[in-house]
Amino acid sequence: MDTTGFAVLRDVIAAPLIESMRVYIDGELKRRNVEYLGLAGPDWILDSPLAALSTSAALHKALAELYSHEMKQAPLESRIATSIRALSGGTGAKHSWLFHYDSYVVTALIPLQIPDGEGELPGDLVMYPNLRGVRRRPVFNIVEKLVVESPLACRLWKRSAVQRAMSARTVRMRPGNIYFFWGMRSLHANQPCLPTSVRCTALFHFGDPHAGSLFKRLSARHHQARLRRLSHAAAK
Ligand SMILES: O=C(O)CCC(=O)C(=O)O
Ligand SMILES: [Fe+2]
Repeated sequence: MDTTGFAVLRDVIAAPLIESMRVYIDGELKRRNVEYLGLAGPDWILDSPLAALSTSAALHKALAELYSHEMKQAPLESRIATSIRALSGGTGAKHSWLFHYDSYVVTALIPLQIPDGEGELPGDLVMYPNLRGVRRRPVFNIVEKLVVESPLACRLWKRSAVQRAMSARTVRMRPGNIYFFWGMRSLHANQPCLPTSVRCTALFHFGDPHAGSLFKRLSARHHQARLRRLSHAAAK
């Protein structure tokens, strides 16, 4: 993670669990009649086949140790912020190339469904590894995020010349693996998929050094507004 940006645990999510997650996602997309599904907060995972993973002592230990390695101190809280993100149809494409820093130090990305059929686009993860440090004052953090994650900046980050010049990495996600990276330090986004495909990932974010700060709450509100704008645009 420090050198190449990623650490991968290979073949750690069993095939039957991935299969039951696909059934779950399919059911949720249909039940809610949506193309984009973003679930966060503590509740959704308890009703999903991933519940056992979110309470895994081994995973908690790994995340806490990674946090301590990076921050040189123990995490303030042991909660994992779990979310799930399913992209399909035209709305799914709008959620591609949205470069951002996570607001947690450690990110574990669990691909559940990645398009891999003939002629499909897999929606690879594009990352600028370790572009910045973690020890930011919350106020600098939010100003930096406003600039770096703006639509104008995202147009730059998605250019292959910029990616080459700044050593960005493009990583093909393979279901069964877990990908770890420093989400707060590494600017990242996914490439688009075809509107006919479904791409789904679960995210386990861990370790919020700015927990409870006012700027943090503003930043979270800004992020929610960005997602709302996308869903309004899609509804039109
Ligand atoms: O779905 C992905 O590949 C990345 C999503 C992500 O970076 C996030 O939700 O923070
Ligand atoms: Fe992220």
